[in-house]
Amino acid sequence: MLTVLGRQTSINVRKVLWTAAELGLAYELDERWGTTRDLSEPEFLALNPSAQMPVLSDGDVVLFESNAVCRYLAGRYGEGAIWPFDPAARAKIDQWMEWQSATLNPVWSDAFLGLVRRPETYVGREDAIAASAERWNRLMLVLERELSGRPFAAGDSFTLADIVLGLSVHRWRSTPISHPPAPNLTAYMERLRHRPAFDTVSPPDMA
Ligand SMILES: N[C@@H](CCC(=O)N[C@@H](CS)C(=O)NCC(=O)O)C(=O)O
Repeated sequence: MLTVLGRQTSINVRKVLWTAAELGLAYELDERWGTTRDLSEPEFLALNPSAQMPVLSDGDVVLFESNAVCRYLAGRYGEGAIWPFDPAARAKIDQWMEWQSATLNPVWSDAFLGLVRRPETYVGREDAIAASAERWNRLMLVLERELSGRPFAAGDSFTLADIVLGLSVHRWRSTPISHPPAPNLTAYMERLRHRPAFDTVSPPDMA
């Protein structure tokens, strides 16, 4: 049995849950971590010394970093279905996964935290929130243009890249900023919403 440690409200936890669901894998979600138990407790640090969710435990295999976990699940259980064996096809998927975690993720946190999670530390930080929203929109329009010629991020079929990007598009659209028109992203979300796993893992009210 797979165990995923972390809260479902975390976008990085949802990447792993969606991947497992696409592969038809049963899992247990241990949401104590990040809710009633602190990620800086020694028991959790032994699993991820960076004190971040998600962590996956699969027998002897314990892993952190959501994209690495998704690749592990697809590589071990997916038989090439959502992460093909062909090196060029696989690299295209990895390219978009890296773009999501290394290029896109750093820009949205001020806007998302300041407008959705709203901890007290964001009171009076309107400039940082506005700058983050502007950079976020700019990068989402990169994806909007990319999706003008194909239905999914890496081509004609659904892959791991669509899990990480789909959750990112969903978060962007759920955050109350001024969104520029993005018809390709709207159509993309509609395509992803038809997948049975999507609403289970990422209910509409969960940004
Ligand atoms: N690069 C990491 C980032 C993980 C991350 O930022 N996790 C956040 C939740 S989305 C976290 O654990 N934050 C600490 C906390 O909520 O206590 C990954 O992709 O797994």
